[in-house]
Amino acid sequence: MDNIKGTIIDEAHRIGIDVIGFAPCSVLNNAREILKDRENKGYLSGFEEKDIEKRIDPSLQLEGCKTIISAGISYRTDEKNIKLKSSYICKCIVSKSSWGIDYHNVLRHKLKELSQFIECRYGARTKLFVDTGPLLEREIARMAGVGFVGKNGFIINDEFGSFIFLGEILLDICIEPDEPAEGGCKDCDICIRACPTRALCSPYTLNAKRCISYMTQSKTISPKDYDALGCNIYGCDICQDVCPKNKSIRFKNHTEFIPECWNSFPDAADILNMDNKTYNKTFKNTASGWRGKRILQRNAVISLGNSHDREAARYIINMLSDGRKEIRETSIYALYKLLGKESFPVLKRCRDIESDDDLKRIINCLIDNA
Ligand code: B12
Repeated sequence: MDNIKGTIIDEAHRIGIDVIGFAPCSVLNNAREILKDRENKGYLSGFEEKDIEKRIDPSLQLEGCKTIISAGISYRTDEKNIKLKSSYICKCIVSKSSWGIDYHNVLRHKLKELSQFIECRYGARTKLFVDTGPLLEREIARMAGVGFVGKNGFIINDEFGSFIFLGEILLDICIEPDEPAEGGCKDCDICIRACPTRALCSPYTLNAKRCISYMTQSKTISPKDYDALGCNIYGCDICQDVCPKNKSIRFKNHTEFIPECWNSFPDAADILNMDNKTYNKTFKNTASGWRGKRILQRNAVISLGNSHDREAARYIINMLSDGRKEIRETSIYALYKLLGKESFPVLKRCRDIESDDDLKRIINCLIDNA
């Protein structure tokens, strides 16, 4: 038998996987208490698998699992090449994780190629995951030496920083494990101080429900949080952008993640004008695609409200008669945010033709409390 580990690493690099590490298959006992604690405090997002044992026991995913390969792909790309619009009504922000083609497909494809190679060459049984599986990918990556856990909760790799997506291949053959990643943030707490919503409540602890990334993806969002969204319409990179460990990292510029104007810095006005066909062509195949057009448009209305540009008002006014209740609701708040009392004549007209009692009440409240 050849040098299994070296051969797999070479093949992974050939396929375009940037970081690879090997962890022994064991129950992730460290994480059990962390998950229970987050659950008790109400800090979990609800997007995670509920069953804690499934999250921490890899052998429940692949019977006879002996080794886990943790793989990372860098998604940092050169922003200089993005051709922006010459003028914007409201320039929105899409997190880097959603630039280019959906990373789930990109990394899954590469891991599939690697697992087929391992199956053919070594007769192993394999199972792979990228993001949507139950296992805690960061803990596996830490154990496999892919990166250490930063105070922002991210896996931080020495070469590529935290802008790496993670995936795993479970194997039923033994391969010599790597050492868990060492390193740390020392006394740096820039990310904690930079989070506008204080979602990072203490080192390593994220209250996911306060995370802007969560808010942009959640089906419901409280009007109290509209300000916090700023112009973020999908995801949030603040706690990574400020991290000193991301300052002098290597950019891999994978072509799949090269941003284009429409999926990195779109105009809120364009997003509101988008029909289904345009949406499917532009956003459907990105990492934000799973959330659909409605949520993106809701966030675009909120961004217009946060734009401080009175020019934006006419785009919001158009949405006051939209067929979808939540779009009308966010438009009411956005218009009031932008124009204050000057919005009342329009809002009163809107109330007179509004069929929904909740929305009539919201308009009355805004007018009465002004
Ligand atoms: C649910 C989820 C979300 C939720 C909740 C996020 C969260 N931090 O819990 C929301 C929607 C908010 C979200 C947002 C994002 N996500 Co997300 N998300 C997930 C998912 C599916 C589960 C995360 C989870 O279980 N959280 C619960 C907490 C307890 O677990 P954890 O985050 O893994 O935390 C570990 C460490 O913090 C550590 N830890 C905790 N306490 C302590 C204490 C000490 C002392 C130490 C040393 C360690 C430590 O142990 C925990 C368990 O191992 C994972 C994929 C997966 N299956 O694991 C992706 C994942 C974490 N997300 C990812 C990404 C890229 C993002 C976004 C950047 C996307 C974006 N640009 O908006 C944001 C970043 C938000 C953030 N600050 O984390 C990547 C992170 C890659 C990396 N380099 O770390 C993952 C791994 C997906 C992937 N396959 O690449 N996400």
